Amino acid sequence: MLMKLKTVAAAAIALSTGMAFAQNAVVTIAHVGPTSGAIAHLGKDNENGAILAVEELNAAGVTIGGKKVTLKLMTEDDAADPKQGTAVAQKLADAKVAGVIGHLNSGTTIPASSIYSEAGIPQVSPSATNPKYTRQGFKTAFRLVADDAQLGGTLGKYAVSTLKGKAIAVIDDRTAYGQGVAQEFTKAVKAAGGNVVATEFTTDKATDFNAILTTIKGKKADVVFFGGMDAVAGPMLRQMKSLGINAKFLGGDGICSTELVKLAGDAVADNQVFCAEAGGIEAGSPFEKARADFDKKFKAKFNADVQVYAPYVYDGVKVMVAAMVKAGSSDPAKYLPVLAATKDFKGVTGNISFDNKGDILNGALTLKTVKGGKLEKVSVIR
Ligand code: ABU
Repeated sequence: MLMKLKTVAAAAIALSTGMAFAQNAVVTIAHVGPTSGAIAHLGKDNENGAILAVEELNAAGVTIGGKKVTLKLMTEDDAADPKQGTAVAQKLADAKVAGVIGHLNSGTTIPASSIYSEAGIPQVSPSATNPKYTRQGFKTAFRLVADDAQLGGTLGKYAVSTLKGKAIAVIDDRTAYGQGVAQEFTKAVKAAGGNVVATEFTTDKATDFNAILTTIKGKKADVVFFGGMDAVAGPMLRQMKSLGINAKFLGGDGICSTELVKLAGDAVADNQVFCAEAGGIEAGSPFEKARADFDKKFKAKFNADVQVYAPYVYDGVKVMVAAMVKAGSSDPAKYLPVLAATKDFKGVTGNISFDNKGDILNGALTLKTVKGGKLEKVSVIR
């Protein structure tokens, strides 16, 4: 639908300016995320980042290989489901899109990545943090954020060294992300001399956590780590409160959203929740203004605050198109090596260069806490 609207809009502009629409080649870029299901708010946030970037690029004019092009955004929903993710990836491979921004979840990004690799289509994930994504040897896989080793590792150390947790409980949602980040957290807790008193599991669709929380209460946990997403963390925090568990609650980027506070309601005390976005900009950095401007534009256009990763999606589109412009071609085979060689691209999320695996070079984390019903920055860690 969006594709149709965009095509119609581009045609209308072409007619009104007297320009022959057929003269502009169309370059199709796809965005994939879960725009239905429990984390649709995150998928939509990401999709909006792509819409904003494409609109800005088209408004400014894009010339590739001496020809003016119109960018077309194809938006797809993977529902955070690995099977739907691979079906969508195959659809995009068959459609021969020039590039893919997505997917949002590690559980969809990883299986989809082999399809894109096979088809030679560059894929930039703005948010999938499981390390495996860029460790499969695929030249087409790029990631704009830090990975779970960095997220879990930092949070594990923080739980022991800064929060002084004495009895730490770990829960994960059994997804590629949740399980991976929880394992990294546990490793770091143990390395810092901390004590893991409980390891529990749930799912990414669960709504009742009474059994596992009762076990955790029995172990007198003073820190609970959750590897999973905000849609599960919110109700979990509410149930912790009803059971009288006052432990600190930690999680990775999956819970580090604007929505978490709404989902948890009044169950969150100030400085009880700590989470880490898998990117960040230090105070005083020249990128601070670019990011603040992005947040303002985003709010004005979509009447919504950024959840977590919309700015990374926006940068993903821009970095991909910059590679096409530099290569003089939107043919994946031609612009892929240029994308891989991206160096110091100035994004709204910071400086973007890729390492030889396709990971962001020198990626940061932003540690946040909930205070006064809002997520607040604690520190940026590299
Ligand atoms: N990084 C958190 C959300 C996306 C994922 O599954 O990795």
